[in-house]
Amino acid sequence: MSEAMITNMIVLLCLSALFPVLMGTDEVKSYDFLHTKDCSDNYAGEYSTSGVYTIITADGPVQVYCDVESGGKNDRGHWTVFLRRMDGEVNFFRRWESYKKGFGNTTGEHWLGLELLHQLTRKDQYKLRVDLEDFEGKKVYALYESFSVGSEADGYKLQVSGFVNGGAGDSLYYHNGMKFSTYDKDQDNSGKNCAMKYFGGGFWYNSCYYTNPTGHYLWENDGTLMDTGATWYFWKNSWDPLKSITMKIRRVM
Ligand SMILES: *[C@@H]1O[C@H](CO)[C@@H](O)[C@H](O)[C@H]1NC(C)=O
Ligand SMILES: [Ca+2]
Repeated sequence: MSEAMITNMIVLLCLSALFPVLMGTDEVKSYDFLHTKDCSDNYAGEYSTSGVYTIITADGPVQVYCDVESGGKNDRGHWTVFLRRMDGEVNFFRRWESYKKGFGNTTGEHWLGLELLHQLTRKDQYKLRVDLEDFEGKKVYALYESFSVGSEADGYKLQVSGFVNGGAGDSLYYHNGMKFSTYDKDQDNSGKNCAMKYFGGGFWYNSCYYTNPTGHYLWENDGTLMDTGATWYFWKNSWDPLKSITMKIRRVM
């Protein structure tokens, strides 16, 4: 081998040795990847902007939308979004299997999935925040100090308590303790099938609802389709469809 070749090899070896170190440093700075079980863990550092992040679940990595803007002084940041309606881009009239696994577009409308919600809330304590916006741009919220979802064997039963009013009123009390239902799996309290009757998506329907965040997306409040929309009754004591609904959870440290 010539001297030039040996020099080239040494340069290449040095570069390849440096490269992974640089990449590694970058990753550690962003967040501690392997210990990221929800959005709370993404904001240990200064990287606090809302957006899509990867969390690690029992079934591998999953992309979630992390919201760092909502909440007062003690609730700022750390919210893992599990439902978002905002523009009607995604069809929510779906089967049980879809609601179990999750669907949609993480940066837009989506449902994170019941199994993951169960896995998260089974081990740690979580609170729930629901953000609402009407077609005039007015915003309110509802906060629940405790939120959990049971196992599939238990129908992914909803447990929610500790309501704090952010102007939205409490439309979930009626759904507390209910199993989850979809049009192809009726576990509601109605003699009919709530999801089918109102062309809704999946929800913890009772007989049937005071909120239906997975309902029909209506692009305006024209008053014609009444109660089939994405609604939250106790804000204005009306079935007016909403412009956006977001449901998100935060681990209680
Ligand atoms: C996801 O949703 C956002 C917001 O509606 C949209 O801008 C984007 O194009 C969507 N992406 C896909 C792949 O549909
Ligand atoms: Ca029924």
